[in-house]
Amino acid sequence: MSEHPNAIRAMWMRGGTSKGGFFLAADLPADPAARDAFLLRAFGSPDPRQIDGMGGADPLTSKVAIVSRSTEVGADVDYLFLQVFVDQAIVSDAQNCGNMLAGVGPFAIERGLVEAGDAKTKVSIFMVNTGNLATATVQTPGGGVTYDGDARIDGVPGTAAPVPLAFADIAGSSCGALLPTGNAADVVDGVNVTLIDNGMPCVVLRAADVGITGYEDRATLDADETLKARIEAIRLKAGPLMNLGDVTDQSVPKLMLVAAPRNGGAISVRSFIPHRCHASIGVLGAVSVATACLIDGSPAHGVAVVPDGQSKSLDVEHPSGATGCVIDLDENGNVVGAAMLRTARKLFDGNLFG
Ligand code: NQM
Repeated sequence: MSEHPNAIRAMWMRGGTSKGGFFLAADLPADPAARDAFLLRAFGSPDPRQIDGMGGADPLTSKVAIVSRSTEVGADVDYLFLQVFVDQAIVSDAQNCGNMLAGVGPFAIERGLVEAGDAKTKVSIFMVNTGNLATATVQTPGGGVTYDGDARIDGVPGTAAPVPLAFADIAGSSCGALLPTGNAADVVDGVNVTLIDNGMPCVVLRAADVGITGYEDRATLDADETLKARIEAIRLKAGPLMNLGDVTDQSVPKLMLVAAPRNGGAISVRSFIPHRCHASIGVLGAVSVATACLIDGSPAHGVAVVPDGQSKSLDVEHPSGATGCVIDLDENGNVVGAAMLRTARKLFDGNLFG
């Protein structure tokens, strides 16, 4: 902590298509209530504009990564993700975030928690929210992190150094099972859905079943109050069925409104996270919806274009392009791993005032 009583050391980073504050756990108050009070003030929540803080008036830019050395077997660092709600005084640890995860490896190296290798450094990350491991490969030419490179991800202008992410055993991360009801499809509030968690709890349904095409842009969907009320009713009923309890004040499950792909991908998705439409799609959200495409009987399977083979590359089309993910299956068709390319960039390093 700095000498100013309300100042805490923070790094601001873009991780994938999200952005937020990265902190060493030791720099934040140990008491969660004091920590959350600091974060609400620092981000400027609750306020739709977050004018008095660092949040960008969007759930995708109102995010926190808390990193520390890990005591877990096989992990270098622990990563706790917190969602700072924009217009409610809520800081939630009920979900993980694969986009912010892209910044965790570089941050851990920059802060000296992990020693950089010569060209690339693998950082093994224990994701505290769900108890799963991820491996990030960070470009470290000459023993230091570089953010410059040729990798491109849709939803972010320009290019940057690649940060490939690999996940093992993320099925049932929050819900206890890949399909928490045991069914490929259920009817919730009159709509055919797949309730699935391959890293992120998601309700997957056909866009057409709630009266949209599934190709609309973010602004159009965010303005559609009738649609938002309809899918929130489905979400509130799905939460308990997914072992998540009352999800009124939670940011999970996410809603994945799917349609047939239009640009050569596997599926087209408009995701609600859960009250605003995502500008692209979350990392683990994409992995979960891509997994639903592989499940016979899912509303996603019926419209998806799925390649052959045990290691499947699926492009998930979204409002700003497509996100490619790889889903690995064993010989019995069970999901055993997933991978995705992200990039990250350091934006600011200094003191944050709460
Ligand atoms: O699903 C947004 C994001 C996310 C989460 C959200 C994410 C993921 O794009 O792993 O990355 O779904 O709230 O940052």
